[in-house]
Amino acid sequence: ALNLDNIQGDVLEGFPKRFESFLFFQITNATLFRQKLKAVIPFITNTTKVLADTKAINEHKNNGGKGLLKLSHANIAFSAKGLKALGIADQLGDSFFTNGQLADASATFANGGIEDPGKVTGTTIDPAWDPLFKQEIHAVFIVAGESQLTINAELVTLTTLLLGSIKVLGTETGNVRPGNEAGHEPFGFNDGLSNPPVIGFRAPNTGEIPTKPGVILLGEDGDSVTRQAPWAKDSSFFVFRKLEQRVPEFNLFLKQNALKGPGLTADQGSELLGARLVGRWKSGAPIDRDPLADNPADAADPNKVNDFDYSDDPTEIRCPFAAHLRKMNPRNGAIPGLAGVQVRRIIRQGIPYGPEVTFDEASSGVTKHSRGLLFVCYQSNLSLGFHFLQRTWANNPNFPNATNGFDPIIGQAGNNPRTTSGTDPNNLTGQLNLPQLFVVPKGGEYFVSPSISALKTTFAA
Ligand code: N7H
Repeated sequence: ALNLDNIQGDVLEGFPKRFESFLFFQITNATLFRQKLKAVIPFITNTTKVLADTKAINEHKNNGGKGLLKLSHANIAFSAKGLKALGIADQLGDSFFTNGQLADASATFANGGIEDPGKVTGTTIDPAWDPLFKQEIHAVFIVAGESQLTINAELVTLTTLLLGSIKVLGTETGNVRPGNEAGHEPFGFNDGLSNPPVIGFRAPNTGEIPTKPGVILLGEDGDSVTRQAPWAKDSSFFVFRKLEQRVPEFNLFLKQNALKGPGLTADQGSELLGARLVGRWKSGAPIDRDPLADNPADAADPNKVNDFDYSDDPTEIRCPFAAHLRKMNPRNGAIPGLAGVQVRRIIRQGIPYGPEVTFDEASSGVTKHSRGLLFVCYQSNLSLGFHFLQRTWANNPNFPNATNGFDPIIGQAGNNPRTTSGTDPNNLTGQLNLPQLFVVPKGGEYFVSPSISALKTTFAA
């Protein structure tokens, strides 16, 4: 079994949350920081605590409890530059972590980069990121809670404990969407449905394939790299990406390119196109199971929502090969039996940010307020996980087969145009032009989320 007291709480279970803030900072005085970190560690929530609090929230809800339980949870993670600032010289054996996300985004595709758009000079890109993420970020606090007030109080507590040893660079704050949209990302799709069942943490539901703990946690069974530093065990690489979503533009595109078929109204045709771009209906029902119409009962049943593997769909009639879901986890249906799918599983714990779409934006089809996803994922290996999924599958129009096209949701082509295919069941080979990015990267960093014991022994003095 895994030592759930030792694993930071956001990694496997994810914080329960209405709001979540990410506070990015530099370490300005390493000696002082190490001394002061001791007092911060008791505020860092482990997995056991998150499980207990999540249970309490559910009981409160089921017993008809009024309001939200006041709760806040905190985690801390460090970039490679942060380790360097602290004088921690151990190599974690992951070059993408060592070089950082800005380096990944600054390399051209030909040179192995993840193809964020930006100004290209020779083999270098100046990605069009928010200035915050072009600074040298050493570390981040992740704080989640039931209200912004609670989170702010916790952030004040944490930064005060570190006073004189850090410089705050900036924060990003996300919020769960209101009402029935809770749990849905800004395009309207139910999210967080297909996180992998990690062996030693939770049992698989029908259709789910168990993931070895070492795919998510360093030094555990299934980790593909032998870690030199003993403290690496039970740590995880944490990817942060601020991804702006052009929701009015996406909706207008779905309307203008609505699929046509007997008995399909225009609205149904655009819903169907959206579902075929994502691989699930907005409810979360998988289109491999429900190719013709939404089926909210499938979405609501944990033993149905992942009970599919595309092996019934070699022609992409049910779900396009390039659909976001099928690109990111081809299950058994990219190339049947494709090796290496299971080592690329990631745990996603993101949260939407920004306001709901206004009437003005909806009617003009033009974004006027920044919104999107504060994307978070955990894995033990960036070259198998995030970096690979983004670069080698989402951004590669020839995966799994030549001319399948880009992942229409997150596929990037630098500043170049994109197409995708398989979206129209009546013309599966037809290419659909994607006029712009619907998901625009605004920056991020690669961090390590150390185990609690590593924080105590290696990070604090
Ligand atoms: Fe995705 N979306 O709304 O379209 N994603 N994603 N993602 N994503 C998933 O099944 C979305 C992003 C994965 O196991 C769902 O849990 C959006 C990045 C993986 O079958 C929806 C953004 C990466 C899965 C979305 C975004 C991934 C997945 C269905 C950016 C990695 C599970 C909900 C703004 C590089 C696949 C669910 C599986 C599912 C959307 C980003 C990966 C609705 C809007 C950057 C592995």
